[in-house]
Amino acid sequence: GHRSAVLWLTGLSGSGKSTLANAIDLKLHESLVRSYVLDGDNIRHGLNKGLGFSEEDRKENIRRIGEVAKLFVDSGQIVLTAFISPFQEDRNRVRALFRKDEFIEVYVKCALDVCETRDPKGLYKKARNGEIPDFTGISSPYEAPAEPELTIETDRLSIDEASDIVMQYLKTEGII
Ligand code: GGZ
Repeated sequence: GHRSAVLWLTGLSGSGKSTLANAIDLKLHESLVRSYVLDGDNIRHGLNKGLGFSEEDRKENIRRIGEVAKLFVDSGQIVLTAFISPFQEDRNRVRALFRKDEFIEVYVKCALDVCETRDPKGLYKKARNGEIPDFTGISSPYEAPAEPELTIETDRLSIDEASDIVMQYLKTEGII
C-alpha cells in the first residue's frame, strides 16, 4: 500500500513541469502506485475553460485545481499537478486544504533564459513581441516558493535524474 498525497509542481512556462510530472507518474505506475497528472491539457481545456491569465483568473484556476487535487487525495491516490501557480499566497491557500504530510510543494526551478531558449510553443517569442499580455516571467510575476519541500533544477538534471529524486523523496517520507 501507499499513502495519498499531492505533488504540487510550480515553475515557469517551459521549466518542465508536465514532462517531470509524467515521468514521475510513469515510475509510480511501475511501482504499482495509483497516480494521476493534472495539467493544462486536462484542466484548462475543460473544467477551467473560460479562465485566462489575469491575476484573478489564475487565482481561481489554482483554487479549483486545489479542490480537484483534494478529491484525488480523498480517493487514495497520488496526484501530480503541473501549473505555473505563480503566487505564493494561492499556493499557500491550496496547502491549507491538506494535512502537513499530504502536500508536497515541488519547485521546478529553471533559469528564465533556459525556458525562453526551449520555448517549445513559441510563446516567449510572442510574449516578447507583445502578442501575449501578462506572460509569466516577461510581463507577469513569478514568485518562487519560499519553503518548498523539494527543489528540482531542470536546467542541471536529466528527466530521469529529476524524477528519481522525487521518487526517493516519496520513499524516504514513507509515502510509497
Ligand atoms: C503564462 C501562458 C500564458 C500567460 C498562455 N502566462 O508552457 P505552456 O503554455 O504549455 O504552459 C503555460 C500555460 C500556463 O497555464 P497555467 O494554468 O499553468 O497557469 S497559472 O498556474 O498561472 O494559472 C503556457 C500557456 O498556459 N500560457 N498564456 N499569459 N502562460
